[in-house]
Amino acid sequence: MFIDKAKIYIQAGKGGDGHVSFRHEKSVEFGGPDGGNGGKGGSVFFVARHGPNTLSAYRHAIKVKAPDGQDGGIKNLYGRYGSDIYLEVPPGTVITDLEGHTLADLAKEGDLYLAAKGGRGGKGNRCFATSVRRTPRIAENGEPGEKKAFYLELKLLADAGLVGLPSAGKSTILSKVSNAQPKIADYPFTTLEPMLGTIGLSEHESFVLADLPGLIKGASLGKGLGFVFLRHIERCRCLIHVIDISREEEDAFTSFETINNELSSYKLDLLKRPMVIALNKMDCDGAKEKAEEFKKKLTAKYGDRYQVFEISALNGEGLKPLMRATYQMVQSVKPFLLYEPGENGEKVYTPSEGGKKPFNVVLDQDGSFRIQGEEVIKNFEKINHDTDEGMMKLLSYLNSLGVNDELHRLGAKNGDEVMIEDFTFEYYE
Ligand SMILES: Nc1nc2c(ncn2[C@@H]2O[C@H](COP(=O)(O)OP(=O)(O)OP(=O)(O)O)[C@@H](O)[C@H]2O)c(=O)[nH]1
Ligand SMILES: [Mg+2]
Repeated sequence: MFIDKAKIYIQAGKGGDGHVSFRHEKSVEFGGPDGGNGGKGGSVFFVARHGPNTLSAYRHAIKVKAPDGQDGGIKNLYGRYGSDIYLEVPPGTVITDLEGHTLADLAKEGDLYLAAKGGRGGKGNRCFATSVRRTPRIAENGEPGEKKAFYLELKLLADAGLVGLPSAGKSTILSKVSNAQPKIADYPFTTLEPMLGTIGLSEHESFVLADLPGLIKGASLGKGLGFVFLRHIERCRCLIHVIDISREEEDAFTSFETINNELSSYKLDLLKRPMVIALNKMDCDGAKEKAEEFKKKLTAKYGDRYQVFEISALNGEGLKPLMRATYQMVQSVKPFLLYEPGENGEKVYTPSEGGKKPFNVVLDQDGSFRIQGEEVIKNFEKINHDTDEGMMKLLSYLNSLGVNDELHRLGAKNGDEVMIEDFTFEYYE
């Protein structure tokens, strides 16, 4: 399988709550406040690591939760951090949200993506002491951890891909140089799904070669499943362009140009990838002359830009030098990102982006007002509203956001009920 997909639910850890406590001193009833801060909740990361080239570990929509931070304690004791979790995925894994927007492309070993951020720990009461407020009885609750769902998509990276017209002999080549057993037949579009094979030149020299479906004129316009097939080529770092030199219908150089046109019309300009040429079916009658003619035209137009190999995949002739050259070509290519930043308006995600209106007020059916909004609820949860001071703090916070003005605008009258989450208070102008 070339593409592997999985869905995953992630919950980062909640921050620990801040603590309210006071130093005990003999002479004074209350010493200074000494409630410690809560620890940060654990975050969840994805990290690209070489290993099994599959997402099977995540195949069954799994849930992952990072540990919560511990609450703060007396004597300024900080709560312990919830430890972070690193989920390992194979290099080449693309992370998207559930709408399909690309969030990150973990193209190479060690690439890291913060998937869900652990909640900040709440401040203990020591942090709220001022010269006039010496015995604060308030502490923050820890922030909740981010909760998200993602799709993981692994598009396997091949080092090199075999491209060319249908029936050029691409699958035959792969079958001869690797253990892969692609289907081979004398009708076009025999190959509909890419197949990968590993080519071992020596103990320490190997690369992954992809057999790809054939391309035809108009592929970049979607013809003959063109979009699908061209997308597979995205995943190949370099290309072997296979040409059937025995073909009667068309001059070999014309068909070479046809395929190149399709490659360059595709959005990532696949023609920029390094490429070698394999003239296949050299065992056929008249092949030698046609090959000479092809090379003449090639040099006239491109000089020595492309290396040309004459092979007979059927007889296994000329495959060794072709594989050796391909290996060298693979070595010369730097790893690249599969998505150009900003492509299709996609952008790399940074957690907790601002810019949104922090709240919204809606009128419930029973006539009470409800305050909504991720940001405002997050802050609400940080405030211990069951103390008087906490309550004052909450109300002044809501006021500072403009909640009161909004309630007024919506026609709220003195004594009307206002709710935020499970907390209810009365509106007074
Ligand atoms: N005479 C000769 N025939 C070959 C050679 N290589 C492949 N063929 C034949 O060409 C036909 C097509 O070969 P495939 O390997 O299936 O071609 P393909 O490029 O994978 O074709 P699609 O998957 O349809 O794109 C088969 O009948 C092969 O036996 C060769 O070197 N010489
Ligand atoms: Mg094939």
